[in-house]
Amino acid sequence: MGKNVVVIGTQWGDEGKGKVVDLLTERADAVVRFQGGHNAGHTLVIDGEQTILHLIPSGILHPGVRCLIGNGVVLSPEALLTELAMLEQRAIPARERIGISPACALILPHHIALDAAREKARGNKAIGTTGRGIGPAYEDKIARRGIRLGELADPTLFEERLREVLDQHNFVLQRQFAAEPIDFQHSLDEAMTQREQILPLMADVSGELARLRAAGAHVLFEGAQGSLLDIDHGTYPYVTSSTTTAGGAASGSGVGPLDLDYVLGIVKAYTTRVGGGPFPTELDDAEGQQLGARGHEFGATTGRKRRCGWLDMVALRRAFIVNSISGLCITKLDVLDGMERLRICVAYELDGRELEAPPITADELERCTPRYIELPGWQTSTVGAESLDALPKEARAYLDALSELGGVPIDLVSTGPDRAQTLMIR
Ligand code: 2SA
Ligand code: MG
Repeated sequence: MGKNVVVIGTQWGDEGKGKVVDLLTERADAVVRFQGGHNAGHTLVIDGEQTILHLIPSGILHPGVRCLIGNGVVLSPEALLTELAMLEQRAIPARERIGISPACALILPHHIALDAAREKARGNKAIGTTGRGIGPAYEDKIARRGIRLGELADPTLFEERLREVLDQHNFVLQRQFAAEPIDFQHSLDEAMTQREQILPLMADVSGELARLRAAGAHVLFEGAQGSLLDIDHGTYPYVTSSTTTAGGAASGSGVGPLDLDYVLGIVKAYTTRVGGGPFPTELDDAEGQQLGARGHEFGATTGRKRRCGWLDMVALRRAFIVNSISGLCITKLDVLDGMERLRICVAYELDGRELEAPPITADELERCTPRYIELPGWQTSTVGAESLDALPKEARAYLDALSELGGVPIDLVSTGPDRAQTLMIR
């Protein structure tokens, strides 16, 4: 697959990236998060034991693997320390394995308050955010007033910067949203206690990645959320606030774009979405409920029920293009076991026109109806199948259709949550 491999969700997140990254980590020297924050929920199951990671790269359970958090990530010191404590309680020496870019924008208490206030004000047009302060932290970064991790090194300067941004945000919280202001002293004291623990974890991520590359190391870039939640290419404004597509791996970690050798696209065998926004192939009937129940489709961070629907090739084809997907990993194929028939959306219809590419606005996408092809389901179990030949012929036909319609080969198929339940195809 090459030395620098980017793992990208091609849908609205929850494609099973965590499991795939964990599996590929067996051959990796480092794993890098490059965007998002603790809004992610990456679930790993090893020997039946489940670990859910939100902020720390999914390679953390492997001894000898460096776990890097790049500049593109928005970092909540509180979430970081909570996750480190969870891992250390299980005797995983997480601190020794982690390096964090000092250029990460911090998520501070006022970002969480603003996230909640903005969502409330949107009413029935709410984005359905995870409430982790992600959007407001990126707003501050782009507005060039954000506080970066490295600024914790100088307490006097940090205090000055915090006072400045908090004055602005408290004004907005109180005047615009009639919400409670955030207490400056409390925020400052909290940051000052966290600082001692976090400063030793800072690292020159870009420099380390360059040295790893020169040494011929294998590095995994772990995407969070999914391509359809990308701030530019997703279903705007119902998106997250970061670059979730493959280009973000370069800008969000400090490697050059030509140093990304391979992009693995993770495709769940059906579609889910958590939060608001258009979803043309959504099923609000018994079939949708069956997918949700069989696939345990609940948010790994917020516990929210995920919306479920058929595979959408119109959206996927666009995701394959914007990510330069090299090959695919199909996950949760076993969730389709026992379905009578399966549908794949191959085009949208909008105002009597047939569309092969997704429209730009959320409003237009909301009005699109899917055109489906139908394939027969299979009635036997695919759980833990050990080869492609061991799959029912209908399951193979479904995979073939996906690959042909998308024009991208399949590398891996996952048939269960455990590391062992994975078929390597190429
Ligand atoms: P935010 O909080 O500003 O990033 O929310 C904006 C939109 O992005 C969606 N989003 C997600 N979608 C799927 N999975 C995510 N991670 C968790 C998980 C989510 C959870 O793995 O299940 O537990 O609810 C994730 N993070 C952000 C979000 O739903 C909004 O639509
Ligand atoms: Mg998830």
